[in-house]
Order: sequence, then structure tokens, then C-alpha cells
Amino acid sequence: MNTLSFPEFNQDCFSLLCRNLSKKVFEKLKDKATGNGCTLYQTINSGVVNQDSSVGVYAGDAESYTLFAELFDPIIEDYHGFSSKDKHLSYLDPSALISPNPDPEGAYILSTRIRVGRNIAGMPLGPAVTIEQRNEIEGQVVKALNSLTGGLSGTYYPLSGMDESIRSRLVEDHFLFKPGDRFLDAAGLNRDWPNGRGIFHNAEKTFLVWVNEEDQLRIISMQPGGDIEAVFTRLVTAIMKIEKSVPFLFDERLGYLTSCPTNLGTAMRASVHIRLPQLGADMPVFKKLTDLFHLQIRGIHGEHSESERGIYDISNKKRLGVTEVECVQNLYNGIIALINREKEFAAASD
Ligand code: ADP
Ligand code: CIR
Repeated sequence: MNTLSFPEFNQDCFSLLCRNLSKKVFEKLKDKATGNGCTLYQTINSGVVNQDSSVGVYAGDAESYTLFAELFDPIIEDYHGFSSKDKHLSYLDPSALISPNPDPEGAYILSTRIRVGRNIAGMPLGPAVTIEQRNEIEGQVVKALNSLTGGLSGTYYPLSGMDESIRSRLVEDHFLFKPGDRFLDAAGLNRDWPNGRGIFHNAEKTFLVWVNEEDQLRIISMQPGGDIEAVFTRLVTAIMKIEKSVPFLFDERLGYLTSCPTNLGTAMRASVHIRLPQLGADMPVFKKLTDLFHLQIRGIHGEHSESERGIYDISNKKRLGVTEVECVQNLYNGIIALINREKEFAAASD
């Protein structure tokens, strides 16, 4: 891409980047750079190269969100419904959640997973870290993780040198990130791969931390079944403990800062893998219900993947301008509605 000319977008490009980058804003921002050298070119490259992006931008550092605010703010408002005058509030208290297992018999929910993204205060975000900074982050995070005790204690497995059969099995079993994501590639997030990347997990693989993927930390709690409260409680305990030794990048207005603007605020995605074959066969009804509860439908191998055997990944779409408790509570309320509708469909087809 020519750094000085306005990017060309295909007719069928509907990304938030293409909808929100006007020629006027482009001209105003195109020669600016943050203290870490992040430019507009770097910020928008993923969406220019990948015209099927849904969003298309990644921030290289905290300053990018203010220096390029004329691009980021409308994108953030579009995705989260969060205006430039709003202020994010965090509320990480599992006791505030009302979520008895919505599927105690295990007829629908296969597993529950809640993750948050975190980055380190004072460091650039992934698209702009140097190899030395990435290694330093890995060292700092692993030191903090190795000091965890009880159910959170575990082992760090660096990606460099990991046995290929173990790596692919971890991906297949939904525990580890995939390599070579083209959206992250174009954002500069895969530089020096696999250096500095890895996964920490406890023996049961119910508590996991991805290091230096899209964000510097992805803190994950997951387990089979629908006990959302147990998953949230374990996650919050882990976040609080890690935060004692790793200072997280936090902004008064935008909450926890992440490289992708869809993850700002809570940086939380709470999801279930759920079997909904009848609803899956009637997408308009399925979509209407998920939209009502601000939920997103993904395939069972994560973003940009397909559903298999009527199983879907259902999660909160909005992460900024809602508290963590609200994210999880909305998911819970949505799941109840989805299960009820699935039961109605099944009864009608009997
Ligand atoms: P992220 O959740 O970190 O934004 P992805 O959508 O790529 O990223 O998902 C990462 C992995 O987590 C994928 O393998 C996906 O199948 C898995 N996953 C997500 N939700 C669940 C769940 N509820 N149960 C089991 N695995 C899940
Ligand atoms: C896109 O625009 O489609 C990709 N950059 C992904 C956007 C949201 N997902 C994410 O951050 N994992």
C-alpha cells in the first residue's frame, strides 16, 4: 500500500474501517506517528490487505487511541455503542452474578469459557513491540504465573521448540491459539513468530494464559458443562493474583487497552459451546434472538470458523461500556432464551 494515498476498498468491503475512514480524516492523520512510531498505515493495514475484515484496525500502542481518535472513536461507537463522551466502568465481582447452571443435565452446553485480554502498562501493544520487549514481557508474565499456587499453579510451555503433535492437539482441543492468522499477520502481530509466545496452564486445563498472541496476556478460565459461575470465579481470582505482580495497561475512559478495538473495556469474551441444531437450521430466528441479547455466533474453532454438528460458540459481542458482571449475566440470560427456543422447536417437530 502506498503510505501517502487513500486506500482502495472493494465494492463488497463492509469493514468498520472502510465505513469510517473518510478522505478528510485520512489526510489529517496520514503523517502522524506516536512516540513508539505507530502510523496510520500500520493501524489500517490489516483491513486494507484483508478486505473481508469486519473491523480492520489494530492499535500499536495506547497513544494510538488518542492520536488516531478520529478513526478509532467512530469505530468504537459503531461496534460497542460507546460514544467519545462515555466512560467505562469495571466490576469484577462474581458474587454479583445470578447464574445457576442453565443446563444441569448437560443436554445443550458442552463447555464454558471466559477470557480477558490484558497488556502491560508502559509497553507498546503487540503490533509495535520490539523483539526485546516481547521477550521481556514473556519473562515478566511467566515469573508471575510461576508464583501462582493451588488450583491455579501450572506450567509454561513456550511455542518455540514445542512438539508439533502436542501443539496441534492443543489447538484442536480448543486450548491454544492458531498460527498464521492473516488478520494478525497484516497488523504486524505475528512478527518473529514463534519467539516470545507460549501457553501456561494448570494440570486440568481449566486455567490457561496465552502469552504474546493478539494481546500480551489472554487469561482464560474454562471447563466442560454450564457452570458459568465457577468459570467466572476462577477467572476473577486469577486476574486479581496476576495483577499484583504485572501492572496492566488501563485507561480511565476506555478501560483495559487491547490491540483490537473490539476488545476494549472489559476485554472479556464469555462463551459457551452449545448444541442448537434446530435454531442453527433457522438462521433468521437464531440471529434475531442473539441480537436481542447482544450475543455473537461463532463456529466451534473460534473466530472465522464454521459450526459443526449444530454446535455453536455463543458469546457477548459488546465488551466496552458494560461491566464484566453484565457481560456474563447477558450471556446467561441469552443462553436461557436460546435453550427455551430450541426446546420449542424440538417439541414442534415431534
Ligand atoms: P478468543 O476467544 O480468544 O477471542 P477465538 O474465537 O479464536 O478467540 O477462540 C479461541 C479458542 O477458544 C478456539 O479454539 C475456540 O474454539 C475456543 N473456545 C471458545 N469458546 C469456547 C468454549 N465455550 N468452550 C471450549 N472452547 C472454546
Ligand atoms: C477483522 O476485522 O475481521 C479481524 N481483524 C478481527 C476483528 C475482531 N476480532 C478479534 O479481535 N479477535
